[in-house]
Amino acid sequence: MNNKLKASACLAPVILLSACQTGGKEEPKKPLNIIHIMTDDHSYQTISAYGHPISRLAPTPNLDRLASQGMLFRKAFVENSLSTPSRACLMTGLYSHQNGQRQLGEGIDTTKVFFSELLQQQGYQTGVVGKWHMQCEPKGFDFYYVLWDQGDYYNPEFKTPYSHGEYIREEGYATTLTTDHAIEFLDERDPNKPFCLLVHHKAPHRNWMPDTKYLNLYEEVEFPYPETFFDDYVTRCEAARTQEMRIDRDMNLVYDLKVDELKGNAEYKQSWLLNSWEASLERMTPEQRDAWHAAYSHKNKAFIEQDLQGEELVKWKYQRYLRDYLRCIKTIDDEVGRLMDYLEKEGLMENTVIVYTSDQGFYMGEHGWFDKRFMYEESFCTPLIIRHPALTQTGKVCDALVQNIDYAPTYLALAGIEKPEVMEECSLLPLLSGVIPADWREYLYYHYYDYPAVHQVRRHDGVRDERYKLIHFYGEGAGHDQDMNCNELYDLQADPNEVHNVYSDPQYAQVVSRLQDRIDQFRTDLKVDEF
Ligand code: SGN
Ligand code: CA
Repeated sequence: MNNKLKASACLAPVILLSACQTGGKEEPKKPLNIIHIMTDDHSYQTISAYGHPISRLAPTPNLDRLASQGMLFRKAFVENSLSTPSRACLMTGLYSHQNGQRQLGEGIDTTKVFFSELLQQQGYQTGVVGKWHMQCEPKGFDFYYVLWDQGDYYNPEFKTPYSHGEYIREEGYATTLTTDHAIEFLDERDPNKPFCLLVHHKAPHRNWMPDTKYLNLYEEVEFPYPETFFDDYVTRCEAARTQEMRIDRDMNLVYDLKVDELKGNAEYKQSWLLNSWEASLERMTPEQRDAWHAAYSHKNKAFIEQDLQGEELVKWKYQRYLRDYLRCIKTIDDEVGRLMDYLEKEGLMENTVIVYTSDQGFYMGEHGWFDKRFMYEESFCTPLIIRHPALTQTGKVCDALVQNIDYAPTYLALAGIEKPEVMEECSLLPLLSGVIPADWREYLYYHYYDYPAVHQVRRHDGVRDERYKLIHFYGEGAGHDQDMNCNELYDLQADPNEVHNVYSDPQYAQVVSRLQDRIDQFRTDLKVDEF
């Protein structure tokens, strides 16, 4: 990383915005409120503002409304494509190895400062609702209403400062309840103080359970198959073959695809996923369960009668997966719309910055996959929309390379707080002027650690610039997996689907050398301790 360049980009003047937002040099005249909406596993392919063919068949009018009033980031990335690591990046502005949350279950270093604590000290009222998913208590929040662990879709349990450490079950659908609690925070706040509210939805996380009102939505829609749906993984390192996130092989017909009628079959009976499936039905009210069975039973019976095999079966799985996922998105879109309507009604749009993002991207069948974790675009890249009052009605797009470690410095800059030295990155606010500062970052660093683990994606780190991506898979293999020390290079301009690894192609020798220098520099500067 080039610290000289980084420092100057952090101080770049912000043409559109008031003096308070240049990185904490001056006191804010009137601090802006902040709402950070973050879904869980929402792919950019399923937000119509991004224009992907899937989303054209399942539009998201409210997210598009937000994008049309703000800025749509087309090159927004995460540092480690997994929930708890992403959330730790958000709260601390630090890379995974710096904040301690490298893997899903490995706890964050709670001595690290959360941006919420600094905002709170500055007089902001702070709140978080929905999925918290960290092994520590919400730190730096006046108000919280958080789900247990990953949270449940139906009648989930929430913990609040008033529930004496208990998780209390509430009747309803998680996305709607989470928005209810967001509005509750807004209703109860002191209107004379600025606020920062994190709205963290559980949806559309696996196993993609839609609300009862949308159980039949998109039933007649045939979603298009990605070009790489039947990927053969040729030219890639072993990691692309040994993962366990394939729709054809790893997506469970009962748990993931709701064919309850098959749960007695031996192949499903053994799966621990069956317990999760049964528990998710048991927690429904009788009315919810009736609606559920009424929607799925006849479709499931028709599917079983067809006895599909091979390609036909994979295609059926894909269609059911997409329909359920997009039904979950429909409620997300409705609820973002409800929150925006509330803010409009309360006159809060003029002094509130609204950010919409996800904790990472997700595979919608690209490479034959669901889930995330890899540095390949669909999971590395995450949706990001920022609506700043000074940008209203502009509907701009931004193609600067940005990353989730930029949120904390951005929110501190909005509050006029000097960011702590330890935060490597800088605020996104200069980008809202519509001009990318000449010294904006040219490279991103990525690092994934969660192996061995569910989906068996191998450890890797990598760098990406505007056009190229270098990935290094490494580490001891578990079980039948081999030890790894393997590189991939992709030319995203010539090969946007990332199916041609050109690492050993002599034509790309100079690119390999440049990106190798860059990754070495990141590893040294950031004191990365494994690769
Ligand atoms: C669970 C899921 C996985 C998912 C991880 C991480 N299995 O383990 O499919 O990759 O969460 O997701 S499930 O059977 O519980 O659905 S994350 O979004 O929290 O990172
Ligand atoms: Ca996630």
